[in-house]
Amino acid sequence: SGVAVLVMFAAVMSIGGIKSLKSVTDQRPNVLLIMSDDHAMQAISAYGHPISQMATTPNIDRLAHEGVLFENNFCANAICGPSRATILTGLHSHANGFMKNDGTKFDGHQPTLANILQKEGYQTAVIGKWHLNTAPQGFDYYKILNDQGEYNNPDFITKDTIVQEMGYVTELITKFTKKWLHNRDEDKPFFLMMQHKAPHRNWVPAPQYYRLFENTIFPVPDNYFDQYEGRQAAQGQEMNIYRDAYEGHDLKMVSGVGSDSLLYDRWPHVFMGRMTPAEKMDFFEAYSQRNDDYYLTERTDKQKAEWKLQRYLQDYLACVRSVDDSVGDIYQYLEDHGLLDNTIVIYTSDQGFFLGEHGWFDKRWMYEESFRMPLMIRHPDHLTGKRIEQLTQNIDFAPTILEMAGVASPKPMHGLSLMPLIAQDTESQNQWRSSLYYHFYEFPGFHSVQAHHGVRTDRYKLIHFYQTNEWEMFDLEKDPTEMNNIYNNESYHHQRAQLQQELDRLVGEYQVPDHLMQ
Ligand code: SGN
Ligand code: CA
Repeated sequence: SGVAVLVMFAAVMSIGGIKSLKSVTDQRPNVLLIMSDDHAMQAISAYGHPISQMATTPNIDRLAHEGVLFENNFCANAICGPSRATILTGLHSHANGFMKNDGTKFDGHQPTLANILQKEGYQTAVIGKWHLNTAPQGFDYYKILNDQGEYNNPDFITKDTIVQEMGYVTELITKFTKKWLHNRDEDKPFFLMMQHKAPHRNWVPAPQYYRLFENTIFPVPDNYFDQYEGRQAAQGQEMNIYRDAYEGHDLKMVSGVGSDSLLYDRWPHVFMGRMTPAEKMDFFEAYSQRNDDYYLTERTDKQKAEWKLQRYLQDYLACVRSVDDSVGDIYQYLEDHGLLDNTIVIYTSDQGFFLGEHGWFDKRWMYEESFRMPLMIRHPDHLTGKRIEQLTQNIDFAPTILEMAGVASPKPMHGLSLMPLIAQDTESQNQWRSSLYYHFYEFPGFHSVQAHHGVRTDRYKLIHFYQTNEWEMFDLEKDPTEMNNIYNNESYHHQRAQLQQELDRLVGEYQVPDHLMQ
């Protein structure tokens, strides 16, 4: 404390006045939450999945190597708006009112990270994808994409303007984030959300990365040609890469050798219509040789489906590359401006994503790939490089960030602060929760995934598709890719009863209303 007094004294001497005295004593950390859209953990090399080893993410990984990585972090409802609403409120979807992406309007006047921290003297900002259908509340500054946003030359909305900005969305969001950091009030700690659009569908890379992975052949998941035996809901979905992804704007294919149909793709608003004519040609040409090759080589249906998977992964991972660059860029900014020691940096995505597992793209399911959510936290007081195994969820983010800021929530939240886990507190580690609740509501909807809810423990998962009264159960230790529904397997009778009881307990604990399970 002798040092602190000296520093305070120096500040008063050099600048003078009460304000500078206050600023030097406000030691609360800054919190920077970096979130991407649909970034699967299979595509973050720190998590070790084979796909990510061929398309590494060194800048994101650095946060894990210096901070902590959560091995078993999950979302509460694997879709965009709902996950964001949960992150802001610390509540499951039914309790914060944002259950579906269907135009629901988020109530930003309930207690949220932004308005609580703002009230407590934090400077708050959100830059990038927002997607909650109401103007951000509790933010001193926002510069957000319109709805899903566009990859090229996108519109950005601020408090009083909508402006089209020229450039590639990930780079623009990074640039605006640095600009905000540069102009901020240095007397106050900040809470800043940098929220990328990438690598969301339709997976348009930055021009310098159009061909980054053109010669890379990624591993094909064992269950790419899943026939969904014993899993009735999966038989009705519409998210197969080889059947439901559009050959044009999703897969950047053309209609035959020498065709330029990609230039006339009828998806103008979010895609080609945003590019200048020169950008369009550049984009088209980057794919044209590969597209011709598709038709010039004779292929079976199976080979065509595999080719499409490669095209999908090549573009998806090229989008991820820009996100990783962005994280590196922001890290460098923090380092150059002496902010690394008092800024907590969090990296996450709004949910997981399928990279060909079960044949799919998209998310929504309680199956592992979309239910899992990457999470790493670089806390300057806990630079351990540790991996945290406990079951954590996006309901925990708000309580965690509030504790980091030393602020109490005015209302109980569903989540738990992760700070004891980050600090390696043994007692909390031992007494941590042993199950998670999940609930997806958006049916009917895009990709036709039936509504379902369920429970996951460290080993088992029980899912109820309540509208059709279909049940699924998986033994994740024996069947990590969830191919074998053991709900009716008598040898698991005992575990099934326990899971059913646990699901009821969670529904009670979180007070999920009956009418939402019909
Ligand atoms: C769009 C996409 C869907 C995606 C939803 C939700 N279709 O509708 O594939 O599931 O967004 O995504 S698209 O043809 O318009 O790309 S989310 O990230 O907002 O939840
Ligand atoms: Ca998303």
